Amino acid sequence: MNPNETQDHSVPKSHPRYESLKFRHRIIEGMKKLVVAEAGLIAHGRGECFDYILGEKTTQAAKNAIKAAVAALLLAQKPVISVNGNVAALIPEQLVILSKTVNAPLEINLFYQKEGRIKAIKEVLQKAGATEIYGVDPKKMIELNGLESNRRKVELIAQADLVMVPLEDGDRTEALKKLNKIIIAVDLNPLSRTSLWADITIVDNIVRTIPEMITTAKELKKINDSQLETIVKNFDNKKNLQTTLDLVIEYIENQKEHMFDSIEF
Ligand code: PTJ
Repeated sequence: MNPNETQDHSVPKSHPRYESLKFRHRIIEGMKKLVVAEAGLIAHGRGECFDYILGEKTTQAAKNAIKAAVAALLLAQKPVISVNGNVAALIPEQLVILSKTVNAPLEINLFYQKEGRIKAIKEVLQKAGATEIYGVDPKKMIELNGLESNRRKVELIAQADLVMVPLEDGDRTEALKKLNKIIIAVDLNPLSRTSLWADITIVDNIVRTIPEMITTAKELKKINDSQLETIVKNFDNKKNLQTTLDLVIEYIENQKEHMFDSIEF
C-alpha cells in the first residue's frame, strides 16, 4: 500500500495554525484526486508565505479591490470566472455561490494538462452545486492568440468582456489584457506579473476573498449601474497595489517590535 494513502491529515481544532493546515490538506487531497496539479502545492506554499506577511487577513486595500471587482462583475455583459485546480480544491461551494450571485459562469481553464484533471474538477464543482460548467468539451474550445500554454484553450472566455482569474500565471493575464478584456485577479503576491497586468487586483487569500465577494455582491446588487460605475471609476489599481506594499511594510515593522510579546518561557 502506498504510505501516502494512509497519512492522517486530521488536525485538532485547537491547533494554533488549524485554518492554514485545513486548507493545506485540501490541496494535498486535491492533488491525490487529480484536481490539483503537482505544481499547485508549490503555488499554495508561495501563497502561504505572502499571506503571512500580510498578517493572514483581508486588508483594507483588498476590501477596496473586492468592492471594485464586484461592481465590475455586476456591470459586465459577458463575465466569466476562470477555475483552476487550486481554486476548485480550496473553496468550491463558495465559488459556485459567487458565480450564481453575480451571474458569471464558471469555466475550467488549466495550466497543467493531465488526463482526467478536467473531469475531476468538473465533479468537484458539480458536487458543490454547479449546474453549468464550461471548458469541459474540447469540441467547443478555441485557441486564444498570443498564448503558448495550455491556458490558450478556452470556451466562453473567448467572447467574455471580463474574466476573473484567481491564482493565475502572468502570461495569460497579459494575453487576455491584450485582447481588451477586463481582468480581475486574486493573487497573494502583489508583485506578480498577474497582479501588475490586471485591472483590479485583489491581494488576498482566495479562501477569504470569495466569501467577502459574496457578501459585497449582495450589498452592491441594491444600487444602480451609475453608482456601480462610480465605484469602478474611482478605483486605482496601481495606487491600491502600492498601498498593499505599504501595509506589508507596516506589518513587518510592527512584528519587529512585538514578535516576542506572546512568547513566554
Ligand atoms: O490547476 P492549474 O493547472 O491551472 O495550475 C494552477 C497553478 C496555481 C499551479 C498555476 O496557475 C501556477 O503555477 O500558478 P503560479 O504561477 O505559481 O501563480 C500562482 C499565484 O497564486 C502565486 O503568485 C501565489 O502567490 C498565488 N497564490 C497561491 N495560493 C493562493 C494565491 N493567491 C490567492 N490565494 C491563494 N490561496
